[in-house]
Amino acid sequence: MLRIANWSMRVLTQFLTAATDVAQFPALGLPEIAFLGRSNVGKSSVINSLVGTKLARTSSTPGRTRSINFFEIRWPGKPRPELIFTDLPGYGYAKISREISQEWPKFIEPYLNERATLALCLVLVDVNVPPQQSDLQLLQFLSASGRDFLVVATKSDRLSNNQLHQSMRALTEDYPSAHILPYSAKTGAGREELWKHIRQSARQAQAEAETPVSLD
Ligand SMILES: Nc1nc2c(ncn2[C@@H]2O[C@H](COP(=O)(O)OP(=O)(O)OP(=O)(O)O)[C@@H](O)[C@H]2O)c(=O)[nH]1
Ligand SMILES: [Mg+2]
Repeated sequence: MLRIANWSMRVLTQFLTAATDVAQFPALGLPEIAFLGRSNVGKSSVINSLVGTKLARTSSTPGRTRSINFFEIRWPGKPRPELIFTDLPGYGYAKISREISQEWPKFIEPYLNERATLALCLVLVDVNVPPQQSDLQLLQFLSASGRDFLVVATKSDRLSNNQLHQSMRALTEDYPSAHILPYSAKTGAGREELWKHIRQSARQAQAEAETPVSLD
């Protein structure tokens, strides 16, 4: 197993495809990590901060990401990619929610429900914003479909240490069944911890895929 001593190391990345329809999803292969959350919460920014490059397009205007964008992730020195990150369109923003909510049943719900290689869903919430109905709905949806998920509380750089502590306590009460990690795409705070969870899920998914299925 490759041990990464220097977490600021850049990983190698490649954009694979943008899908707005199930037929456009790439063939099943590597374990996938999905980045979910309300519009503008910082999904694309978290991807960029994890990989250390401007891989995913970000914007201060909500509704930037409109397709499921698949990115391959490879460690320097490794011959093959090991992971896929999927950047998803956001939800819950009044102005664009009608448009996007029409799209959910078409390709986002099938992705979350049926994608066999989806190893972990990262549900991003803004650490400065109290829990929203749409976030709770997503967490219920993921629980019901048996998906592993982790809540990532973004934009932690906007709070003082004391405020962050209080916000994290409040979030823990609001999402009692979830593991919650504070994160800042701006400063990189929480990056090592999030990578640990991602790699652990990917390893687990790969081990499960390699376990022979008993035929009796
Ligand atoms: N201060 C601060 N700003 C952030 C952070 N992460 C994202 N932002 C800002 O939040 C805005 C939205 O970021 P995106 O990464 O585009 O958000 P998204 O969730 O991908 O948005 P959609 O694709 O529209 O759903 C941008 O203006 C970012 O610069 C963070 O950790 N700290
Ligand atoms: Mg985005």
